[in-house]
Amino acid sequence: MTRRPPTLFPSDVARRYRAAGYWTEDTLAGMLPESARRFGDAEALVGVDHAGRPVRMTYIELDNAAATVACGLRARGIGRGQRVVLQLPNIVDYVTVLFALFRIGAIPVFALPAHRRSELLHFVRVSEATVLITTARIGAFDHRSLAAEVASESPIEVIVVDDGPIGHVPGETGGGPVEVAAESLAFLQLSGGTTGVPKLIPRSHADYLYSVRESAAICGLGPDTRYLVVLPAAHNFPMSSPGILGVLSSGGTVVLGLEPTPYSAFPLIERERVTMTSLVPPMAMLWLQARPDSSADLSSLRVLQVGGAKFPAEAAGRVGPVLGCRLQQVFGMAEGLVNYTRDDDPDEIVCGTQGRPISPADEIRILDDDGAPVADGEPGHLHTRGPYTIRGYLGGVDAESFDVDGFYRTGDIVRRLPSGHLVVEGRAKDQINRGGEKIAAEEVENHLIAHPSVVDAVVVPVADRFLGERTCAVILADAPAPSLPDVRAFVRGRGVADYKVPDRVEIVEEFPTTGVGKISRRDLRRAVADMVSRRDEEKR
Ligand code: OOB
Repeated sequence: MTRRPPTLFPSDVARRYRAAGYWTEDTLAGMLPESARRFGDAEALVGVDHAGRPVRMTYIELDNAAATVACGLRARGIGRGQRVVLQLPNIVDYVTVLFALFRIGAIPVFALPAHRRSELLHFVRVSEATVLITTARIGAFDHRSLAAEVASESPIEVIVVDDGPIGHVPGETGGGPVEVAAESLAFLQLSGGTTGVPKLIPRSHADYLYSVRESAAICGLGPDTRYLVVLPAAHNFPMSSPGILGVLSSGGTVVLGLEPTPYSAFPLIERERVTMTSLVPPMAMLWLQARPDSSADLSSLRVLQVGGAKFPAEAAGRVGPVLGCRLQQVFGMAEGLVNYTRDDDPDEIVCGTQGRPISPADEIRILDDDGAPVADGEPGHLHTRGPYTIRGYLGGVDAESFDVDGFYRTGDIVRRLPSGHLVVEGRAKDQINRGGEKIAAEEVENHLIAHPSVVDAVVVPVADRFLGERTCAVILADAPAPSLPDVRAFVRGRGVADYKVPDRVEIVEEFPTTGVGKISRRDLRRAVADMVSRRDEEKR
């Protein structure tokens, strides 16, 4: 199959990043073999496999395991450039399959365990994937059937990791990693999205490894780092900020955890002497709440990274005293730009900001609604460009997401302190951030209007003490108007991730409009906030 490779960076820009030393010839195909050479018998990975069996691997063992899986994938005819949707939980198989795919030059397309038929089909179609790698079940959910359903609608080979080893081809030695160009496409990551269907983010080896390398340095990773992964491993945050890739290129140990709850994570921290982990704010709050009642020894924990959504300063201030470790705030996006608070930042910066960019070459613009720079310290739209921020989604550069100078319009409203630290003040994009899980309003709206008695629907965020935000579907309906359980069952039945199923429904007679007659989401958000607080008032 011939496919045009996506445009990654303009050639003059690439030349500049190469000349500055940001980009090197290193690739994700070569990363693990190189680490095996450097760190050999050091412990690389601890976790369970698809059958729940405990596994511990040194760097050499992990590299050999990846090589074996690579051999099996090659024997199935999977190879360079081929796109492979990967949907696995935080099990050892995820890491071996991931590095096997890199080794053979295949292009992983990262799905989250929560994704369902609608999302998977979309990823398969947009990425032109030919293979889906999954597991039989995650928790109570039957992923084998899900994969079969996807395969019945779009021709795709399904590999279930539970069905015997992918590798071990008799008589095959496998060979080394393929040679791939450092500036070529390495994988496709998912965008949180603001449009009807999520867009795919093309990342190259060179740009991604630059962000991983710098992140690892900023976070001081080394052979004594023991990093616990409890967020979904395929998400950009635990993958590369500095995450699994940062740890495995620094000689540390990755500890895979299946659940982020204190009940499950605290004993793992004690047993594995974990030094660092990453959480989204609701989970961090749960940990803060649970700590006083737990006797687990968390004394090994040095750093708790919190990101993915705004971490309130009040909770941030409790991390040190309650958990006995240092907080690091992380404000990043799968499209590129990642900001960290630094170890030597004063407490008020660590608790009150979302960090500053990784690179001196990260260009930041903060603009008003008309595109003019705001005064220093004033909030505005964050646009960014730099050595690891994409210049376009898979399928092209759209003017809504990128400006004429190639800056990515993040959709975030931020303010910049004189120190360069950013404070996230809000969001201009039509997206709901449900405790770090991103929901494109339009995607859910498209599902809602398929309901026979829904005339029109708008999805807005409502403030929530625990998750930060939840979703509210505001619906204009024909009689009889659907109830909340109806709406939820309907959206779920369309085969979407559970976190996208509306938390609330409000039935309205009309939508507020702007001067030109478009629905005013801003007014609607305000009206819903009023309705919700009136409702809560009545309950009290
Ligand atoms: C991370 O990546 P995505 O792609 O799931 O989401 C990006 C969006 C940002 O544009 C922003 O709206 C929000 O998530 N966000 C934050 C935040 N971190 C992300 N909003 C407020 N405070 C924060 N600390 O979420 C992501 C990627 C890499 C590292 C960390 C997070």
